[in-house]
Amino acid sequence: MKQIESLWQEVRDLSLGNASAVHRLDSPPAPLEFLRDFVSLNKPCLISRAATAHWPATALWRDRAHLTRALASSSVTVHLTPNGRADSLVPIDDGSSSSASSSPPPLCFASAHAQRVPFAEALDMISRSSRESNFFAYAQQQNDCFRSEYGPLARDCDGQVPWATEALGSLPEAVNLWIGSHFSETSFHKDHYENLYAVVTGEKHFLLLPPTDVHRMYIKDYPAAQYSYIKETGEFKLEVEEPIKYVPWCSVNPYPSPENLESEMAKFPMYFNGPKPFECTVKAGEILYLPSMWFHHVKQTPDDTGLTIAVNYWYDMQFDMKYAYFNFLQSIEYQPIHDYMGTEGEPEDL
Ligand SMILES: O=C(O)CCC(=O)C(=O)O
Repeated sequence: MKQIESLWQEVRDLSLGNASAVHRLDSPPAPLEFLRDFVSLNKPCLISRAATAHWPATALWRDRAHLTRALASSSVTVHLTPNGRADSLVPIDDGSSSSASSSPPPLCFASAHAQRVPFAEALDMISRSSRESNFFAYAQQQNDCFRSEYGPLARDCDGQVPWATEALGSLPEAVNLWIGSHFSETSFHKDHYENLYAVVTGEKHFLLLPPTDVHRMYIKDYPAAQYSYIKETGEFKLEVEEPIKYVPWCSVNPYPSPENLESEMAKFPMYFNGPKPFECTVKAGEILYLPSMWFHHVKQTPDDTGLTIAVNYWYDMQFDMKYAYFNFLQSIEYQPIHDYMGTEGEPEDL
């Protein structure tokens, strides 16, 4: 089925461009330009710091005293994991049991231990996250937390992105705040939202793939599991949910450890040997438009205070023909018949 690979290329040739860079804008677009050149083409863009120059947050949030003063009587949700990767795939036994078997243990989709704590304690947990602390904390509650848990910070930035609100014809459905450290990482996934992602302090590093590359993500159903953190012992327990519930999730880790690189490349050749993902570093003050249904993986570099802080605005997407095409494409089973290194292999069973 060569046509699927032609599709990956054609989308790049006709719309996205073949460079791995995301289109940059020096100033915020007019609503019509944003709608015409980006939203309707389902094409990302990165808007310079002019987009947030008027936000007090870009100066104030570098000062912890300002944050802890404003949120002195607020409690917020932190997500704890033993590895910094919330909502990610981990071995079901979490590597704790040694096995004589040479085959790798099965994976599950692990959700973080979520805990609501006073803001100052949350900040302390995020800052203390390290291999020594045995936990990694990431404030990333994605349920409109900026407007619920972080209300006192509302005056520091816009409650919406005006040109996006006008282009998309509605106010944001959710506004989320993300406070992470060097260790916080979000695994490849997609969302059914138009996402305006503003970095306020530090930097975020996105890897982006268009929805047409869905087969390159090797989406599979994984059993849902939940971490719980036992404060007294400082240990995590990982339990598969009962009754078993399956979560479809992307199998690819784009940054395997050197010892796993070869085996990961062999398992996921369409990702590692296909067209490069779009790479986009979003610096403090910049806004990334991340179109609906694009696959994204996110890492971060904190500023000199040790934190990366971002606010993102999720706007409802249109469930239109694009969505229907995507579902149709995803329903087609596809295994490559060559290894992308130019050598033809045996066709695999579909
Ligand atoms: O910042 C992150 O860690 C992830 C952001 C994300 O996945 C999103 O905004 O949809």
